[in-house]
Amino acid sequence: MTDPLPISVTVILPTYEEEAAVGLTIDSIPKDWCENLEILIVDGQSKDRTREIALEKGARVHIEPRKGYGRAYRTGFEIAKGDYIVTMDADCTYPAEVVPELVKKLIDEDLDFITCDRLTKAEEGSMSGLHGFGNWMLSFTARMLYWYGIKDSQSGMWVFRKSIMQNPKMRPTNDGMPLSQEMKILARKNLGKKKAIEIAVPYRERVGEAVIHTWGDGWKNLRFLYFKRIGLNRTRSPWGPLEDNPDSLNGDIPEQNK
Ligand SMILES: Nc1nc2c(ncn2[C@@H]2O[C@H](COP(=O)(O)OP(=O)(O)O)[C@@H](O)[C@H]2O)c(=O)[nH]1
Ligand SMILES: [Mg+2]
Repeated sequence: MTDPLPISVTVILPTYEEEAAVGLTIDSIPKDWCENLEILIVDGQSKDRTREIALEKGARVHIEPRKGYGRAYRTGFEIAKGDYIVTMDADCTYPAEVVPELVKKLIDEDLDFITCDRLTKAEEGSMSGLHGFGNWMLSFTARMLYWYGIKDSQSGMWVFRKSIMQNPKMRPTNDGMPLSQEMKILARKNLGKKKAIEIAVPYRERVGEAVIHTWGDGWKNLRFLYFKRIGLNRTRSPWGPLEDNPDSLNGDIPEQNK
């Protein structure tokens, strides 16, 4: 075995009612390959056992009561302790086993941002016909509007240096699903095509039920692309956590005191 990398990494998993998959997702993340690995759950007030399971698995749990996938990340990026950040859904769809090699690639090739393309290697059953079509449509629209050359605009697996978020221009503004495409648009625009790249990874069938509303989210994503293009996207809530968000590091997650 080679020595662990002398770096600190935070894997952020946003969760909303993922009790069926969160434990498996945490288990699937390789451990001991870097000196400091933080697994950070940003939970949107799940009413199921998500937080309890995550704590049992030794993850750090932070509650972000404000709704939304994007909102969870806009808090997670600020509170993550690692110098390198990796993101994934907590639903077993993304290949956690490639996390170490992606982080190594980022460092070895002096990159700032990697986004993982799911469309090239998607496994059977991972995306339904409608989702597949919606994804293609959104990705196509984003390519036409932004000319940024990203194949999969909706992927939720990114690997980047936390320091890129020191630049206010790199901080995504959207509190919902459109944050995903916003991340790639900002990265390509502000970091450039040499430092912000796309890599194909496997993508699998979801464990547990999705909360995504295919039509509603698809429409919001599409609208976001056009609004942002003409500078009409709005920031609805400020960057970072609320002061009183519970965090297992402070011992104030309800499940910790059971
Ligand atoms: N904290 C938080 N997480 C959310 C929210 N909505 C979705 N998630 C999580 O974000 C991830 C992506 O959602 P998912 O339903 O898998 O969307 P899809 O992959 O686009 O179908 C999952 O891990 C969800 O549990 C939310 O409002 N708050
Ligand atoms: Mg998912």
